[in-house]
Amino acid sequence: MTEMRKIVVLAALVATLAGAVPAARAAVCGDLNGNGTVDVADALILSNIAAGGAPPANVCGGSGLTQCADVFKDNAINNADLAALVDTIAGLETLFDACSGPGSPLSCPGGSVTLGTQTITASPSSI
Ligand SMILES: [Ca+2]
Repeated sequence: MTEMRKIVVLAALVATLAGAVPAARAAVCGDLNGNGTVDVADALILSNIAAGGAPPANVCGGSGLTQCADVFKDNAINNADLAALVDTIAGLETLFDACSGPGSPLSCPGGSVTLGTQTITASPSSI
């Protein structure tokens, strides 16, 4: 490859990469790298943050960590968000939709409930 051809290829590569840098935009829940999709790359970033790492400078498309990383919607960024994000990316069923939160508590007016091998007989008012 001639020197001139190398320069042209390098210039084209730089122009392509410059165009690929995402501009700050409204954050999509779970889209930590701000590229418009929610995928394993976002989960890797959230995994690092949940482990105590610093968020990347342009996290959530430049709008800030709290704008897209609270996938569990409990006003904290931690492993619950990571679990919700990974389950969603994997297409697993979850108790509630990621980014929508668990909603209001359900009432359980007494009686008993069997979960696996555990039977719960106390009413919510006696707990
Ligand atoms: Ca993304």
